[in-house]
Amino acid sequence: MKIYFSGSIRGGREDAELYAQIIEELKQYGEVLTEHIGQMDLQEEEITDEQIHNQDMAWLTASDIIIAEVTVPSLGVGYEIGRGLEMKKPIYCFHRTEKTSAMISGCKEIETYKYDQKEEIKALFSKLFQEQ
Ligand code: 6K6
Repeated sequence: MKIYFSGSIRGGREDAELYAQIIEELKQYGEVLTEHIGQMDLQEEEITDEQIHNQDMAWLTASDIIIAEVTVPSLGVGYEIGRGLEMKKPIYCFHRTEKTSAMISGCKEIETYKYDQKEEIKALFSKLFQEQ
């Protein structure tokens, strides 16, 4: 199972530590293609935006499932969700805020979950990966 984890980078890094914990949790269910999203000391490497886009699209295309933490609003995460929908990938979005964008929670093809503690997200992963 190839997992595409999506989380904010230029949208804001306040949840980076949480992303790292989520990625560690996801690793028991498959290969996480986007481990860099959890890097705490993330530096914009010597790679162009076009290379970033094309590499991420290749990973998105190769993935079996998309998991997105959407609490921190991010253009890139929204874009990846939209492109993943076009590719008919199963998409699961998680947020801790009371609400997330209506364009996410209002889309029937996306499963959206509100959670408070990271223990809850672990239980949700266990349930959803059993269903895959
Ligand atoms: C180098 C090392 C780690 O990150 C970099 C350079 N930046 C990116 N590398 C890989 N994927 C990226 C990078 N910037 C954005 N993305 C993709 O967009 C990720 O897959 C995230 O899910 C999403 C974040 O978008 P923004 O708009 O918050 O940056």
